[in-house]
Amino acid sequence: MKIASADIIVTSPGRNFVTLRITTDDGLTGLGDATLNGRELAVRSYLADHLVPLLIGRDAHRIEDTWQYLYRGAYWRRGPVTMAAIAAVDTALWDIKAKAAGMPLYQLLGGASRRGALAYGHASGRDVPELLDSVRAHLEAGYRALRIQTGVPGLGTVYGVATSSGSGDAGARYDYEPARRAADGRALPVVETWDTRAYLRHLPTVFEAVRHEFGPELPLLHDGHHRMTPVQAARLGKSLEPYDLFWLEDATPGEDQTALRLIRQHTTTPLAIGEVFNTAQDYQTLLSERLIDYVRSAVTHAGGVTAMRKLLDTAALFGVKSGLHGPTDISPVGMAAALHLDLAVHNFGIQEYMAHDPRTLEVFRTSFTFADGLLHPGENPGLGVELDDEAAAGYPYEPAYLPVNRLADGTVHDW
Ligand code: EZ4
Ligand code: CO
Repeated sequence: MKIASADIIVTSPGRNFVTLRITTDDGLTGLGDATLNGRELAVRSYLADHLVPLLIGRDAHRIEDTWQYLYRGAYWRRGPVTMAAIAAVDTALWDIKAKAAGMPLYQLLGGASRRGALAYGHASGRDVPELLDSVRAHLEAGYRALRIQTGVPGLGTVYGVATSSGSGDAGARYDYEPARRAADGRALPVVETWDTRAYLRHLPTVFEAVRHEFGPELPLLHDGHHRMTPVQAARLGKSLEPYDLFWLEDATPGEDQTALRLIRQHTTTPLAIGEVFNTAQDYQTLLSERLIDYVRSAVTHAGGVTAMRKLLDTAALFGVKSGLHGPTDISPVGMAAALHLDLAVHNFGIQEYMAHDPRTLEVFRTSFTFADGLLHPGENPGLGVELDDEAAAGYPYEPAYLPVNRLADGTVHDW
């Protein structure tokens, strides 16, 4: 079975997505997500200009060989653009192989290890009362674990908190972290402001309020979005211990792996990291020294199903579990790939899940389900996602960026 063609579909049904579709000479098709939020067209070019010409005529079944050929063959290793492009090829080939086998992908990965993947949703509010309403709405919608984010008094918009109140399922906020146009209409990043000391004072009061209202059972998570120094993160981890977090995510910028040593020495709050990583090597120190509890990479950004399986198997050696990245900038194709792995691997931890915008689901027809707090990829052969080209064409690409972040004195800070 040879690769006959490969097309890249760029569409913006609520936000931008880049999708690779590989077609074989016997007419099977496979999809891969190549979306890199705010840098989408770089991946499209990498695919169209550099990878697609290498794919035509290759044996579609030789997934491992194709991965190594693209990774080692480039000479220039790693990086988000390269690895998102390789991920899309790899995921599309797994989709094809599973369709050829007539099985959902998770069967090829070893079969189901569980009934479904525990999902965590995003409860957020501009202030605590709005947050408590959001928690309530998510519980009513069936979520059994929640990430908790709020605005910080004195600051304007804050990451992880939508600018409007929700209108979708569970108050889903489709304007969550949109890569946005600036107010003057040019596609420039919106500028937000940040104050870590105000945040560190505020956050324990937020968790106090949530635990007071909803009790000790509900698994609660939080994302620090790379904004703290190691010693600030250590202090936050300690101050949140009474609230029994499931995890504290991205407390510090993860590429500084040894920073996690300091945090780990001071707190028993579980730590998760890795959504901006793109290879298993980015976790080398974190895993071998047992500095984290969950790996946060996305199939989309870390080299696809092949690389993610290896990363999760390596993590298992150190007792570290999965917590795959699943915000709305991971397309339904990337989400489906994650769900097949979630179902199959033994060291599954939790899966991030935000309902996609209805326009996104009009373009990407999915078969995955969410019931009783659990996600399931469905039983369709392959990934279980198809792309409607006509619908996609109705939503042309819109240039947009993630926000940038500045301190009160104007210094650029991590976002
Ligand atoms: O900010 O995916 O845990 N989730 C996150 C995300 C990231 C976006 C960046 O594109 O931190 O919402
Ligand atoms: Co995050």
